[in-house]
Amino acid sequence: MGASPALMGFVLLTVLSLCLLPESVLAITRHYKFNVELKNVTRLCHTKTLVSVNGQFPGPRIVAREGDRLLIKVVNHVQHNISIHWHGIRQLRSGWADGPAYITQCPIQTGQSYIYNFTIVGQRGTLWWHAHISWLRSTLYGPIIILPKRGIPYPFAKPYKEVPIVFGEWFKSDTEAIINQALQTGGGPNVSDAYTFNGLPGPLYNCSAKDAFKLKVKSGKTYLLRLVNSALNDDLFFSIANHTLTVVEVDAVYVKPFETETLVITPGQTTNVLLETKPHYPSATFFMTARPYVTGLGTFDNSTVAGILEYEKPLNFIHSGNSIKKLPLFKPILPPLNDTNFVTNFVNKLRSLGSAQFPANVPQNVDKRFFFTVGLGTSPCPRNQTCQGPNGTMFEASINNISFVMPTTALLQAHFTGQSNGVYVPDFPTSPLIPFNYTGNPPNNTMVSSGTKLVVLPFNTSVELIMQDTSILGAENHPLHLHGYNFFVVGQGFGNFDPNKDPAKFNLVDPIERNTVGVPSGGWVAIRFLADNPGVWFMHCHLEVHTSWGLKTAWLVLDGKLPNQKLLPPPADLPKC
Ligand SMILES: *[C@@H]1O[C@H](CO)[C@@H](O)[C@H](O)[C@H]1NC(C)=O
Ligand SMILES: *[C@@H]1O[C@H](CO)[C@@H](O)[C@H](O)[C@H]1NC(C)=O
Ligand SMILES: *[C@@H]1O[C@H](CO)[C@@H](O)[C@H](O)[C@H]1NC(C)=O
Ligand SMILES: *[C@@H]1O[C@H](CO)[C@@H](O)[C@H](O)[C@H]1NC(C)=O
Ligand SMILES: *[C@@H]1O[C@H](CO)[C@@H](O)[C@H](O)[C@H]1NC(C)=O
Ligand SMILES: *[C@@H]1O[C@H](CO)[C@@H](O)[C@H](O)[C@H]1NC(C)=O
Ligand SMILES: *[C@@H]1O[C@H](CO)[C@@H](O)[C@H](O)[C@H]1NC(C)=O
Ligand SMILES: *[C@@H]1O[C@H](CO)[C@@H](O)[C@H](O)[C@H]1NC(C)=O
Ligand SMILES: *[C@@H]1O[C@H](CO)[C@@H](O)[C@H](O)[C@H]1NC(C)=O
Ligand SMILES: *[C@@H]1O[C@H](CO)[C@@H](O)[C@H](O)[C@H]1NC(C)=O
Ligand SMILES: *[C@@H]1O[C@H](CO)[C@@H](O)[C@H](O)[C@H]1NC(C)=O
Ligand SMILES: *[C@@H]1O[C@H](CO)[C@@H](O)[C@H](O)[C@H]1NC(C)=O
Ligand SMILES: [Cu+2]
Repeated sequence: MGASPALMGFVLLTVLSLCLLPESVLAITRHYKFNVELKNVTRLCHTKTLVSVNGQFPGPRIVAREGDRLLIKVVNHVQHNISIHWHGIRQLRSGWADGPAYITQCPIQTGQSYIYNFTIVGQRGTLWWHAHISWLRSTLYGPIIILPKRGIPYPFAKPYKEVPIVFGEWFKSDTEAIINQALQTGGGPNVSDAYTFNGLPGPLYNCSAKDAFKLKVKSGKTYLLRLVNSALNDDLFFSIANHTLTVVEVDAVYVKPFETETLVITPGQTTNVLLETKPHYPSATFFMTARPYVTGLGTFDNSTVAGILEYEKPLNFIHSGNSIKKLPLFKPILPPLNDTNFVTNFVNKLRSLGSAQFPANVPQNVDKRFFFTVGLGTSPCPRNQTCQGPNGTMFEASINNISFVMPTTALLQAHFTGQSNGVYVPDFPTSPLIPFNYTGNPPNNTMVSSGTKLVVLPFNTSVELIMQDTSILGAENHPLHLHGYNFFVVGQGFGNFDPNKDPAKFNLVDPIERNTVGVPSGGWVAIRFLADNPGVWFMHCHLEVHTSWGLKTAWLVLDGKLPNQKLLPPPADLPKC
């Protein structure tokens, strides 16, 4: 027979009391301290002094559970202004902790500190943190691992081990000097010298063999790889030789699992994959590699980062006499650098899990529609200068032909204190002022206009936004990231969006939900979200160079009527400009 009635009663009571416990009892507050300080790091036979957190490069992992509060004290010990963004965290009513400099806060200046204070609500999976000022995120980044609430399993078999792999981009020179030089000359910035896995370029680069990421595995196990693309300017293909990956989550949202040999990930995106190791020791080692997916014109770093998947030799493995024999090495074949077909097929496979426990709450009705063009343009060269942009102009980038001008004070403070005069204008156009064939021949006039213009949304507005790539300076994939929200990617296509035909094909059932989406090169993407989080929310291309050139704007979401629909007041230690 089964358990005694007494024991069953005890179990039942325990289960019941666990269920009845308010979440706040199970959730905890986790404290982190981030000392921003310099560190010397050697890669590719060259030492550079970089900005780090706690002398770690890449930066420390943040590990929390869904429902936890995080208190992260950031202390700035370097000469640069600093701010840190918790990429993908919804920041419900806690916009003061979001982090983009001059959007939700003034920077943390040298010698100052600020405590980022927020709760993780309704999210579990992999996200990441990074500096959100100028190009400092090139070395200031690390993963955020959000475990499900205690006792709640993954919607897939529990992995044997979990391994974060953060993809980065390594520059021998100082990235602040690189972007400052580019903005001065109007030309494209110098490209990187390597890509990295957890900060390591690996054996395909000169003088880098020992700086390789190694994943040591046992046979017959399932590993959860938590992949983050923190590269500055490049979408990346990723693959592991002779192994299939099962995608189970993107941007901290579970997906319908699917298998793939190769995946593509834009800067800003995260992807969790299951790696099933071979059932028996394979007597071989395998490369995992990443290199860019590139659609734009201009120079780029076309190099390849490699890491090593190494099997632990079982104790009972019979040596074939020759134990120091070098194991054969297998390398994956990545798609061509410009393989848009691969990218389209891959993103079309992404679907929300959409289960009863993890539903896809796609807005079915739309209150407000927006149509934004995204892409590059130019501005005139200052009179007594020669410029290195197209035809002697300066590179710019824009949304609806407006290149965003960074304010000198934080937008959220200006809004909250009612002092927005002279800081921003709430008149961002809902569609381009001059329509044209966005993916056709370039217009005669490539010049952009500029301003600090915001979109204003009443609380709980249901928004549909079409983002349309332009081919003014060549078609290009742009990974657009929205702060403060996840959105549903309800449709995408090539050419000009057709408002009469395309909406009929939208997926309103199980579209992928995420915080960063690639606007297809020479195409468009349609997203929907419910504006239920009051605050000022940055939206920008996650190719850092495009953000620097102005491909950014912000949404101002107003407070709702109820007390729990309002932005909380700012913390006392919020930095001042
Ligand atoms: C980095 O190296 C330089 C040159 O050797 C040295 O002067 C500096 O103190 C080092 N910085 C750190 C943070 O270790
Ligand atoms: C964090 O924010 C919560 C909610 O606003 C507040 O109650 C708490 O006092 C804050 N904690 C710190 C250390 O500022
Ligand atoms: C960028 O590259 C050019 C050409 O190699 C070089 O002259 C320049 O110093 C580099 N700029 C920076 C900031 O490293
Ligand atoms: C490595 O160095 C060799 C010789 O200096 C050079 O020919 C080659 O292009 C370099 N390879 C890379 C990937 O930098
Ligand atoms: C790896 O894949 C290659 C190419 O498909 C194949 O030739 C090789 O036998 C495989 N090796 C192992 C150990 O699976
Ligand atoms: C990468 O770029 C270099 C320099 O432009 C070129 O010589 C090389 O063929 C390219 N490699 C690949 C794999 O496309
Ligand atoms: C990709 O690049 C190759 C080689 O440069 C070129 O032949 C091909 O047409 C390109 N494909 C696309 C889709 O642009
Ligand atoms: C343009 O050149 C003149 C004369 O060399 C100089 O006085 C002026 O400051 C320059 N202006 C700018 C904007 O650089
Ligand atoms: C640069 O000038 C040439 C010749 O006038 C023109 O064909 C081309 O479209 C121009 N490019 C840009 C980006 O303005
Ligand atoms: C836009 O231009 C492209 C390329 O010239 C052309 O194929 C397409 O038909 C044009 N689209 C529209 C809507 O005019
Ligand atoms: C663009 O320039 C071409 C050639 O200079 C001219 O024929 C055409 O009318 C211009 N188009 C517009 C819209 O100004
Ligand atoms: C740091 O930020 C403050 C406030 O916005 C600004 O006044 C100052 O110029 C900045 N310092 C640097 C080095 O950028
Ligand atoms: Cu972009």
